Amino acid sequence: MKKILVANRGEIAIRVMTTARKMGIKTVAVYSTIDRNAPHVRFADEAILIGEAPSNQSYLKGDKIIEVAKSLNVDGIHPGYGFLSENADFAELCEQNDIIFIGPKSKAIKVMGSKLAAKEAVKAYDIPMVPGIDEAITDVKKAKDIANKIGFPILIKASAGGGGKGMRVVEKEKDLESQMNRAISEATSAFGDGSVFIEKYVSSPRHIEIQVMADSHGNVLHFFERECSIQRRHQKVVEEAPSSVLTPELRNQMGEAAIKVAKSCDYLGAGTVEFLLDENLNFYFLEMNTRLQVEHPVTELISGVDLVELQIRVARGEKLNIKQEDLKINGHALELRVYAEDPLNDFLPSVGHLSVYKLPVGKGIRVDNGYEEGMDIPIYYDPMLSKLITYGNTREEAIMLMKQAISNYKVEGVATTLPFGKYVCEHDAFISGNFDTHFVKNYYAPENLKADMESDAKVAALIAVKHYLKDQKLLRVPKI
Ligand code: MV4
Repeated sequence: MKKILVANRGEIAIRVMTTARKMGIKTVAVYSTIDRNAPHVRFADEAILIGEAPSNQSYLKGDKIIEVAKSLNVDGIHPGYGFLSENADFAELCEQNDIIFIGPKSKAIKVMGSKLAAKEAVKAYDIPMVPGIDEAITDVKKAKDIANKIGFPILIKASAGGGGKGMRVVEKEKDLESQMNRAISEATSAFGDGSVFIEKYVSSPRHIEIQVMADSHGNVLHFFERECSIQRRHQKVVEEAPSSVLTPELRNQMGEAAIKVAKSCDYLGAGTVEFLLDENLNFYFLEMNTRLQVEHPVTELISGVDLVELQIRVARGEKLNIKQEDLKINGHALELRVYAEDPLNDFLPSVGHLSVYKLPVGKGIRVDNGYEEGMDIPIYYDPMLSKLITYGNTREEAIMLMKQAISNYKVEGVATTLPFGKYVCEHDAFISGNFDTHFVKNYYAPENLKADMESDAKVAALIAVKHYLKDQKLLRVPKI
C-alpha cells in the first residue's frame, strides 16, 4: 500500500494519516467546502474537494470518494468512524473497484449491523446472552407470553437499531402492547425495518467493551477492555482502560468471548465487542461495532500497540505477529471527549468561533485534536473538538493528570465538556470506581457544575487580590 485516502475529517482523519506517514504511506484527504482550511486538509499530502458542507453532499458520497481515489491511484481507503465506516455497500464498492477498504468485509458489517443476524451468527459459539428471544416478534400475545417467562422489566429493541436507538423499557404487562406498537412504528420509520425483539432488562449495567483485531489468516487477538459507562443519552463522555472491576479471570473470559464473536462473522481488522456487565459481574454480549472506535487511544496506551498500524497491516494481508499471551496491560488510561457542547445547558451544541484554543502538553498527556485557534466550528458535523487522553502508572495518577490537563486546556468562544470532565474526575463515585451507566443521570445536574465553577472562580479571584495587595507593598520609583 503506497497511498491511502482517509474518508473522514477532524481528529480521526489526522490520527489515521499520522500512522500512515509513519509507515511511509502517502495520504489523501477529502473535504467539503466548509472544511477548505481544516487541519486535516493541510496535514495530508494531497487533498481533494468533494462537495458541499452537508455530509450527504460530501463525506457520505461513496461514489464520489471512489472516483477521487481511482483518479489519484489510491490503494486503500480508511473510513475512520461514523460517515461511511459501517456502510456495507461502500465496503463492497471499494472491493469492486480494486481499492482496499481498511476494515472488515461487507458481509461482516451487514451481519453485525443487524442485531438479530448477529445473535444468529454467534448462536453456535456459546456466548453469554441476555435472556430473551432471538427472532423478530410482531404478535403481541406471543410477546406477552415471552415477557412473562423472562420476567418484567423487559426491553424492546429494534433489530436495525444499535447505540441505544429504538429501545423501550416495559415495566408492566399492561404497557407491553402499546410500547411494542410504538417500537415497531419507530423502527420502521427510522430504519426502514420494523423488526423488534425482546430481552430481559438489565437495570444497572456497566458498559464494557473488548477491542479485537483479526487478520486474514484466521488469527484474532483481543486487546483487553474499555469501561465506557460514563455516557449521556448513549453518547460516551469519559472512557478508561482497564476497568477497575474486572478480575484477570473475567477479563480472559470476556476476551475469549469477544474473539469468538469476531470468528462467528469471519471478521477482519479492528472491531469492538460490546458487553453489559451486571452487579454480580455476569456479562452478556450486546453488539459488535465493526469500525475503529473513538475511544481506541486508551487501549493503545495500556497495550502499547498502534491500532491503526495493525489495521493497515492486516488490510494488506499481513499476519498478526503478536501472540495473545505476549499482550499485557501496562498502566491506566483515561479519555475525555471534548465536545463543543454546553454542560450547563443540557449539552446543547455550542458552535461558534474558537477565539482562544490552547492544548495542554506534558508527560502522560495525549490530545487527539482536530481544531485550532481562530477556526469556526461547523454546524454540519459532530461537535467533538478533540479527545483528551491521560496515561499514568495507576488510575489515581491518570485521574490526577486529567484534572491538570483540563485546567491547562484553554478554550474561549464556545462552551465545552471540559468542566464536566473535571466534575466527573472529582466525583466520589467515579474515584471509587463504583458507578454504572446511570452515572450522569444519577449524579449530574447543571447546578452542581455551576457551584463547582463558581467556587473555582472565587479561588482565582482571591489569588488575584492577594497578588495585587503584595504588588502594592513593593517599593516603586515615584514618577516625577
Ligand atoms: C440493554 C440494557 C439493559 N438491558 N439491554 C444501549 C445501547 C445498546 N448498545 C444497548 N443498550 C442497552 N442494552 C438489556 N437487555 C441497557 C442498555 C443501555 C446502555 C448500554 C450501554 C451503555 C449505556 C447504556 C445506557 C442505557 C441503556
